[in-house]
Amino acid sequence: MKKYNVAVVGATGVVGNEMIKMLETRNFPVENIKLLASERSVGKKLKFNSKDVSVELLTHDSGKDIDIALFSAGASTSREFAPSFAKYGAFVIDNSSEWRMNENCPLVVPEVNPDDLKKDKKIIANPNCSTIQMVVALKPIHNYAKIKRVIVSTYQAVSGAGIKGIHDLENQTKKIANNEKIDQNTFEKFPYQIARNLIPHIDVFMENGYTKEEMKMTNETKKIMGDNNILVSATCVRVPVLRAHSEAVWIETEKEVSPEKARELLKNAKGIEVIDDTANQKYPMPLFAECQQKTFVGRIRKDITLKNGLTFWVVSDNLLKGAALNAVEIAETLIKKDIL
Ligand code: 25A
Ligand code: L14
Repeated sequence: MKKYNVAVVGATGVVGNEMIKMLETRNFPVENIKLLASERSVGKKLKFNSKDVSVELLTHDSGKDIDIALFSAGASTSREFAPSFAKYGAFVIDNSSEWRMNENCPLVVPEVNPDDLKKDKKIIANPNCSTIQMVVALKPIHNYAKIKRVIVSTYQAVSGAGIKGIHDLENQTKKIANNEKIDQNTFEKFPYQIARNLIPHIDVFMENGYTKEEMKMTNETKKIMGDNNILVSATCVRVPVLRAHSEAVWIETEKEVSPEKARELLKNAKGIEVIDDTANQKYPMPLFAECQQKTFVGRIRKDITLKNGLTFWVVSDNLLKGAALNAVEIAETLIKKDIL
């Protein structure tokens, strides 16, 4: 089997670390691996397939001899460096928000729109984590019944905000256990205490009153599903969970779809596991989705307020299907389709 030279940009970050693990776990055909980060991390040693690899500085020449680069170093780093990788002929799969709505960049979830990948589109965007797990669940229903409108509330884990978000939850939880005072000056990421709290604010506020995170769900869903008519209204909330985002989703479809039919469609869809046995108290929960590659769907029921309405609950690991796994699956799809 052909092997590829792979770079991970932002290798020391929370998502970068998961990208390295996904390449290992899924046996991606790696010839050579290059781990890149900012100056702060140069010389740091990380493991790949139990061998030590030194972290190198990301430069405009880092893309030389690279076949595929997985980026997770934030939007400004992507803006500056993704084009120089593409110039060297490398495919870039970028986890930041920088290229997602760019007309020249495919925005891909392999279960939904693999055919958007093309030989001459070198910069590929990995969608927002909350959007990925939602469209994985929406697509099989959309194919059958055409979705017109989606209302969604998210319950997003702190790891979505990187290492500093994780620190905030861990530090505050320890202080609560020790009966210590929580000082706002020790917060690394969130504007308010997150332990014992919920924060209805992810990313910046926009003019229309929604946050940027919420508008990503609106805009990215249309692009990935290839349907500009799907209406999406989201409320995104940070919750004191370490890993895995959860979502309560309400949909209105053109054709009626029963809960039984939806269960059947979702059971047969790739990447999904249906856990929906309320008689035995079985439903998806973030604690049990941690480090799992599947998107879990449950609580499927008819919306009692709407004729063609259905409502359900979706949970998936935000660092895996929401980020690193989807990126590696895009790379696998490039190989499968003979693009790479
Ligand atoms: O700009 P955006 O799009 O809004 O994105 C902002 C942040 O979102 C995260 C990611 O954080 C990013 O920094 N992110 C993006 N997409 C995400 C997603 N889908 C996402 N998070 C979750 N889901 P992160 O912590 O996960 O990763 C940061 C990585 O980016 C590298 N990086 C940053 N700027 C870079 C760069 N690499 C190359 N060139 C640049 N210009 C960064 O590498 C990291 O790998 P690093 O070496 O700079 O830092 C990691 C190490 O440094 C320690 N550390 C962190 N902050 C500090 C620090 N040390 C000292 N002082 C600090 N202030 C960490 O402990 C870590 O070991
Ligand atoms: O657009 O939970 O990928 O703070 C990165 C940060 C998704 C949300 C993105 C978070 C966002 C994430």
